[in-house]
Order: sequence, then C-alpha cells, then structure tokens
Amino acid sequence: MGSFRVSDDQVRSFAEDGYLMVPGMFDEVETRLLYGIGKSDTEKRDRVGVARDTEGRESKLWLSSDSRDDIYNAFVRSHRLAGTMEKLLGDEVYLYHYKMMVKEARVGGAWEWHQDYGYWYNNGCVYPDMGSVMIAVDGSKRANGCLEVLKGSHLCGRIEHGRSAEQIGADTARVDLIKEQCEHVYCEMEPGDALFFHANLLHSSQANDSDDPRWVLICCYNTRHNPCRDLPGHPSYTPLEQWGDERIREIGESRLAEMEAG
Ligand SMILES: O=C(O)CCC(=O)C(=O)O
Repeated sequence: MGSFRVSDDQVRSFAEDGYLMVPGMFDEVETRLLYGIGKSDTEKRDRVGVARDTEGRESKLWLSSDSRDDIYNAFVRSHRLAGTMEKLLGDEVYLYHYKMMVKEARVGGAWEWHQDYGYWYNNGCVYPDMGSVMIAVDGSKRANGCLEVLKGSHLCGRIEHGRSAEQIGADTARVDLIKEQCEHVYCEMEPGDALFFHANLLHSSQANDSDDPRWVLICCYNTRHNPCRDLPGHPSYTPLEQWGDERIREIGESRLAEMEAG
C-alpha cells in the first residue's frame, strides 16, 4: 500500500469512534525491515525502560523523539502515517515521540486503562488534539495482549488519572461507567497493520501469557496549534519534514545490509 490516501469516510469514522484500523498499511518488505532492525537494535535495547503493572509484571518500552536517518524516522515521517494523521486531526502535525512497546512472551505486563492525554495533560498540552498510530511488528492478538479500546470514549472528555503501580491509570469507577456506554473492542492486528487513535480514547492491554512476543511501534503526534511544555521526549512544536514513503525501503535495506555485514 505504497501510497495510502485516507478517505472522507475513514476521517468520519475516526471522529466518531476515536480510532481507525488500516489493515496492510505497510507491505511485507517494509514490515520485515522494521522487524529485522527493531528486534536486533542493541542501542535501543539498552534504553528499554520498565513500568510495572498492578501484578508487578514488567511492561517495557523504549522511547525517543530524535530525528535521524533511520528506519523509525522513515515510518514516523512517512506520508502514510504523518499525512494521514494530519487529515484525522485537521492540522499540521509534528512528532511528539515514537516508542517500541516490547511485550515479551510469557512475561510481558499489562497496560492499565488510560487516555494518552491523561499523561500529556500534565506536560502542559492545552488541547487533546493529539494522536498516535500503532504499527504491529509481531502479530498482535488477544492471546498476546493486543490493544483494547472503548469505542467512542474519546468523546467523554478528559478523565481523572492517578498512579496505578508504576503506570498512570484512568479513574476505574469512571472507566466502569463508560464501559456501560461504549463498546469494548479488541484490536487484533497482523504485522504491518496500522491503528490510529485519538489521545482521549480509553485504551489498555493485557499481559502476555502466550508463547508469542507482541512488539508494536507507536508514533505519537501533536498538532501545530496545541502549545505544550518543551520536555525531553515530549517536545513543543518542531516542524516535521515528511519523507516519501519509499524511504522506508531505502533506509531499511541499507541499514539491514550493514547489520548483516557486522
Ligand atoms: O502497548 C500497549 O499495549 C499499550 C500502549 C499504550 O497504552 C500507550 O502507549 O499509550
């Protein structure tokens, strides 16, 4: 799907549901490059952080907002992701950060129900006009802890959040009330599928009790009109140069060849 163009119907459905699934957004070659480079990236592996869930299991990720000529930036800056996010959020977007959620087989922890804006509000972001897109690196299924969302919950406004073990979780009584109104959807994905979601959409994922790892890359964007504090990994407005979608193959293939040559 080299040149994806989001349709008006898809923009409408994102506005109503708070998320949009695009199956096969990245082809097999692009997905294999992200998988091959991501899984053996020792520099990033050394920066993996942990946020324990309420059962004490390790929910791990690495996070960056750097701009380099690398495979991650080729995804983040692609018209397919950044251009689509601009249509969905109705303004120019810039990179807030990107992160790899490293949910390992058997041990990967859960993520409690939350809105991303529950975190980002505290960074001085004035509006919730922000969004993320998740790209499946491994298959992401109920068994290995796929993303779960409450459809349409972004329309409930910002919900109180507080500490939940080492994570920030939404007020559980309020989440229960919203569950009575909003459908609970399990967003199962194949590698290369993309899931766009609004910063106020309630989402969570369960621990990985299966034998299959569940890695996903998440690219998070803010809109130009939304002021926020300039923090490491959570910058204020910095124009994002979008790159042609072919850069994923160009950068990915040359990086993979370097890695294979040692
Ligand atoms: O990786 C997951 O399953 C959850 C990720 C998430 O909730 C987030 O990045 O906000």
